Amino acid sequence: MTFDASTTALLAIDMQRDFLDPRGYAALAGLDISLLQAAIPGVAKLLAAAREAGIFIVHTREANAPDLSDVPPEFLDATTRSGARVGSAGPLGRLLIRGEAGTAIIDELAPLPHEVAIDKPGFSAFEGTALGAMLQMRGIRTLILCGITTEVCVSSTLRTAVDRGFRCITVRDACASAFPELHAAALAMIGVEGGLFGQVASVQEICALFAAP
Ligand code: C5J
Repeated sequence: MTFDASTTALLAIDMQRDFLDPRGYAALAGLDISLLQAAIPGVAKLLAAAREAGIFIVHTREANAPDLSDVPPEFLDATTRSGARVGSAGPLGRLLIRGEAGTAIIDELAPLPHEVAIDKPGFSAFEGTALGAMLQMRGIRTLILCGITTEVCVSSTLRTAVDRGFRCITVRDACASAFPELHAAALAMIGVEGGLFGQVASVQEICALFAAP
């Protein structure tokens, strides 16, 4: 595996309180957040290694407009059925709403002041955001993906990125799902037909790559 630091970005997807804090959206929706928290140490290691290597880092947050104007009715309905309706009041403010305490990245993975953090209204980080333009402006060709959840926002972002021509590497032990079988399946799909959705690597492999001269 090779890489060029100047054309590589690390995407840390949705490592926010709404998914990782017991008072957030995921816990209220009945998900076992201890399984999601499993991604935290790996993401922390990737962030440290990427910072050391000078890799461009983008943090994303799943966060919708306060007036719900960017919330598809199907998502509203699904979250209502889950018992944690998007926009409803929770202990960390309105669930999955921009600017609320729940959409903040957890303290241990907080973006540094110069790092980019974007709110994304959809599952793919490219949908309704400036991510594509931001990567294009910097000449980024390779994306290292980590975060949560493997089968929803990591997977959706990966698929859009592949369609847009990025070379993608998904970091298996820096992603997580509340459903281990879906985590495994989402990672297994990456390798279909010779690797249609890129490569899968470990935190250790990516950190070694970042550290290589
Ligand atoms: C979900 C996400 N699962 N970040 N969001 O609703 O994967």
